[in-house]
Amino acid sequence: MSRLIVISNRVSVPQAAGVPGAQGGLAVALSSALREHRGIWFGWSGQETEEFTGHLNMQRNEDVTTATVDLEPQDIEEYYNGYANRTLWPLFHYRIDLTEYDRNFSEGYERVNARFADSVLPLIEPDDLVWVHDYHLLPFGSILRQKGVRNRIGLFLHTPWPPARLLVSLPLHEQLVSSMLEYDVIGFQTDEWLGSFLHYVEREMGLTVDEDGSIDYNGRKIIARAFPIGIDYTEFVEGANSDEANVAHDRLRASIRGRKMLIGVDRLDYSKGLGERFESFGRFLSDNPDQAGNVVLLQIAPPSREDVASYQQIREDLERRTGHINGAHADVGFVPIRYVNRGYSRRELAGFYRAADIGLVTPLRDGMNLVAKEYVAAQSPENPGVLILSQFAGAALQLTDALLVNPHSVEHVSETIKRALEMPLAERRQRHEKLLASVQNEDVVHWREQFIAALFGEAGSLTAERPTHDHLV
Ligand code: ADQ
Repeated sequence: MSRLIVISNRVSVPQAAGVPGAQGGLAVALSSALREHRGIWFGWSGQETEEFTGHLNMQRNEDVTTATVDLEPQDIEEYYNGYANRTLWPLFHYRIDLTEYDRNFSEGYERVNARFADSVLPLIEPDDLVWVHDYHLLPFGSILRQKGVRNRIGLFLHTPWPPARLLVSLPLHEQLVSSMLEYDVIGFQTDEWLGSFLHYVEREMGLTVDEDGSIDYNGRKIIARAFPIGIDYTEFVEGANSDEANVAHDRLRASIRGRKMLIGVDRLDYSKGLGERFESFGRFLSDNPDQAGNVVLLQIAPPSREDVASYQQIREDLERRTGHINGAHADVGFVPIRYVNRGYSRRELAGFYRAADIGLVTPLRDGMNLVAKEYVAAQSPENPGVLILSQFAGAALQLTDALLVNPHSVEHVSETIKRALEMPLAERRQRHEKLLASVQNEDVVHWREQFIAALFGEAGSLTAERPTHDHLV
C-alpha cells in the first residue's frame, strides 16, 4: 500500500475526540486516512523563527506522524497574511474590491512554497501519494516536479474558483494556473468552481478539455473534478448525543426562555455575509412587530486572520450593527442578537445547533460550508429545525431541500425567516430527511476515498514514466 503525504498550510495534531476544542471534521478525516496509509502530515507549525532553517519538527500522536517547520516573520507577512489572505482569498471569493496586488506578496508566496518543498522533499519516497491542500499552496506541485519528484500529486481547493473574467485581474494569473497543471488531479468543491476553472484553461490558455473533464497539457492528462467535501458524520452524531452536547443544549434552551432561536456559526470573515445577516434579522424584527420579543439570533463568530486590516474592519462593523439592531429592538428582559466571539468544543456546538429552530447560513460566497451540514446532522429527526442556506454556498448544490436564499436581499431573507418559523412539522421532517441523507451519504470519508482513488490513478491518467500503483484502496 502506498503511503500518503498530506501537505497543508497548517497541521492539526491529532487529539482524542471529545477533548474540548478538538479538531474539526477535516482534520479527523485526514488523520484517519494518514493512519490507514502510514502517512505523514506536513505544514507550517504556526510558529515564528528569526531565520528559516527548514528544521522539521516530527511528532507522532494517535498513530499519525506530523512534520512542521517554523517561518520567518517576513514569510508570514508576505505569504500568509499577504498573498494567501490579502490576494487569493478575496479574489477567490469574488471580492476584487478587497484584493491587494503586491509583488512582495507573490515573491514571498513562491519563496515559502519552495521552502516547504525543500523541507518535505527528503520525506517523500518513490511510491508515496502526495495530497496538497488549498490556496496557500497552488504552485507547490510544480516546485516538487522541478526538483524531480515523479510521484502522483493531487491538489484539493477548499475555496471557490473565480470566473475567468475576475481571475484575469490577477497579475501573472497564467503563470499561477500553469503551475497547477503539474498536478495529476485537481479537485474542487463543486461543478460550478470546476466549470470556471475549465473555462479559464480553454479560453485563456487554449487547452483542450476532454469529454470526461480531463485536460491535455504537455502530453499529459490532468484530472479536474468536483469532490464535494462532507462532515465526519459518525463522529459528529456521536458527539451530538454526548452528555456535553445535552448539557449545552439544555443550558441554551433554558436561557432563551421558550423563545424561538436562530443560530449562525462562522469564522469572522467578510465572505460569510454576517453584516447582511444581521440586517436581514433586523428587517424581520421591524416587519413582524408581533414577533419582536419572541425570536433570538445567536451568532457565534470566533475571530480569524486578525493581522489583516479587512478582518479588523469586519469586526468593528459587526459590533456597530449589533449595537444598532439591539438598541432598536431590545427590551429590559430581552436582547435580540447574542453575538459571541469565542470558540466552543464540537460537542457543545452540536448541542447549540440542536437547540436552534433555524440554522441561518448565509455566506456571500463559500467553497462548501460545513456548518450547514453540521446543523442538519445535529437535529433531532422527530422535531428538526429548518436550514436557511445561501444559494452562493457550495453546499447549496447538494442541500437543495434547505430554504435557499439570496443573502444580499434583506427582504428575501427576512421573509424566509418568517416562513421557516411557520413551517409545519410534517414539512420540516420531510425536508430534514432528505437533507440528512445527503449529509450522511456524502460525508468526509466518502470525499477522501473518492479523491484518493482519483489520485491513485484512474485508467489513462498515468503517464508511461510514472510508477503504476494498482494495489491501493
Ligand atoms: P471555513 O471557511 O472555515 O472553511 P466552514 O466550512 O463553515 O468554513 O467550516 C468551519 C468549521 O469551523 C466548522 O466545522 C465549524 O463547526 C467550525 N467552527 C466555526 N466556529 C466555531 C466556534 N466558535 N467554535 C468551534 N468551532 C467553530 C473552508 C472553506 C469552506 C469549506 C471548508 C472545508 O471556506 O467553504 O467548507 O474549508 O473544505
